[in-house]
Amino acid sequence: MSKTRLKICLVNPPVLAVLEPWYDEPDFPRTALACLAAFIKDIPGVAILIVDAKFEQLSFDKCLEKIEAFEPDLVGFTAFTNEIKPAAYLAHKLKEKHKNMLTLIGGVHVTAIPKQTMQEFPSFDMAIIGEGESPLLELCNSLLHISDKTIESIQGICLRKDGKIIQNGHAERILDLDTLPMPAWDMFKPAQTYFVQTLRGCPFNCQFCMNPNGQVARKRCVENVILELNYIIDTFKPKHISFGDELFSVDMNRTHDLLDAMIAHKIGDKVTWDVQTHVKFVDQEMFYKFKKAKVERVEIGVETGDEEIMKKMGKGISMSKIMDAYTFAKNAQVPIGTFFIIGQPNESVASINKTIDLAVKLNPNLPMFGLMTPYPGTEVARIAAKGEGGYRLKTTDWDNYSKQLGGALEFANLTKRQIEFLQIKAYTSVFLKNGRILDFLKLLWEYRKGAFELLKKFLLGKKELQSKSNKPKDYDDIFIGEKQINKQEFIDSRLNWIKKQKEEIQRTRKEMPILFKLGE
Ligand code: B12
Ligand code: SF4
Repeated sequence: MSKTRLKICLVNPPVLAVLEPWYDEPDFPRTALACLAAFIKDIPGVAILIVDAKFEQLSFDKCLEKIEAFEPDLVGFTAFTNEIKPAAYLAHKLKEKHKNMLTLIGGVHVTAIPKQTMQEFPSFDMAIIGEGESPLLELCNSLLHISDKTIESIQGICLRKDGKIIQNGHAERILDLDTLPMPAWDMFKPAQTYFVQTLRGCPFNCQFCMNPNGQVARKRCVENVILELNYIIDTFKPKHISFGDELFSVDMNRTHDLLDAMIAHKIGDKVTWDVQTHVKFVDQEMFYKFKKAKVERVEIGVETGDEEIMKKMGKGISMSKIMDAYTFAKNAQVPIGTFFIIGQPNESVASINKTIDLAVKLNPNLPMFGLMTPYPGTEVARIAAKGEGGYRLKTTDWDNYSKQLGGALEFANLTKRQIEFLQIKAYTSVFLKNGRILDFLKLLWEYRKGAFELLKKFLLGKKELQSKSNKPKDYDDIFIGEKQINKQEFIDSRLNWIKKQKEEIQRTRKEMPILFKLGE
């Protein structure tokens, strides 16, 4: 295809069912699409439309209508694992009617299993593996003949050629994030909440996480972050800003500076805000600054209360660090949210009860108990596919890959009903044993759809996620006969990912060694 103008539609697919309104009816736009659009919007001849179907709460039909009305040459979908089938459905429907429309998939799922995703979903013409900014720019330049580079020579591209799937490696990560433009927030309708990314990456290697942005944290400078915060606040007047960073305070010196700057700019007077961080990268003074900067909540992953599991988890946390962090938070009166995961490798009723006991003791303002999900590219996926860790991989129907409702794994030491019971017990224990009945009722009301689904699953013993209210009638039909990933490919996805992570660490060491200095 040779063109002088290129119309690109970037799409966040609709949800299949509204279970948790905060995730499924978000009042915030998708950061990935804002970043990608910003990077390509100034290419001469490029016109972009973003269709964020979750944020706009569009049905599949409405989403397709909106895409088609724009008459794009290229449609780029973003997808986590639980979103890949909805994206493939849309691509299929578009290709049925518009043979020449190019479809492109990006995001963490396809990054973990590129070739398998292209095999499973023939409706995607191309994929971009890893960080999308540079490869997407090169793709546009190539389609517009601004550059002579062929599409298949773009690093990070995966495409079909002569009936084969060919992949040209993996996009290199952008080391200096300050070279990136401000995300194109103005291409969405104004939102109540924005997710701001101040860094990409995390030094840990948790068994249940693919750590898609790599083990070297790349950070934007404080001035750049403040510029974005002020721009969003002044332009869109939102209520809330959530920092999307995996580990907000990974560089403690920078975090102190950033918090000082947020205090000076009175960010906390204009919006509520929250962050996710790690017990190893906090101190008392930081929590006092969090308080002064008026943070709404600091969220921390504790994951388990069993010290043996904790040691093997890859998160670099210990019971004493957890206790210290919660003491700092308590002293400074900073509200805490805490993530736990039920279904750790070799988990048993006894180890889950230890997790519940710890949760009761820590008594976080917002406890969250997810169920282990074997996302491709993770160590948990590898051992589950091998039948180790007490796991049996039950399905690779990606629609069931949700942390809240589980459904992808079976456990040797635990029945499904035990897990569901323990998940309900965990929530009730934290609130009721700490005498927080009002908080409990509030949480139940806020998450009523998810809570109802959880209870329904437990009481009726439902096997799979049932409530799929937005699911189109022909949804399942289009996936009949598609080639699903096999166990060996699941295992290989982890091994390939480890190799990739190592390569990127080596490259960063050569090109930007300063990124290894964390200022702990
Ligand atoms: C912030 C965040 C969220 C936010 C998203 C907010 C927002 N406005 O975007 C919220 C809280 C909503 C969220 C929800 C969930 N999340 Co989340 N989230 C993250 C987090 C921490 C950062 C993602 C992010 O915005 N990064 C910044 C952007 C710029 O990067 P990016 O999304 O990766 O996009 C880049 C590339 O992937 C690529 N790319 C992406 N899309 C496309 C599309 C095209 C066309 C191209 C060319 C390239 C491309 O280019 C982008 C720019 O470089 C990641 C962890 C991580 N390190 O990525 C987890 C993560 C993505 N989330 C995860 C999960 C599991 C979920 C949930 C499913 C949890 C659940 N409830 O079960 C839900 C899904 C909700 C839903 N309805 O679908 C997993 C995904 C694992 C997987 N294989 O799917 C991750 C990796 C966390 C983890 N450690 O496991 N999440
Ligand atoms: S701490 Fe663990 S779960 Fe969190 S981003 Fe890092 S590797 Fe993933």
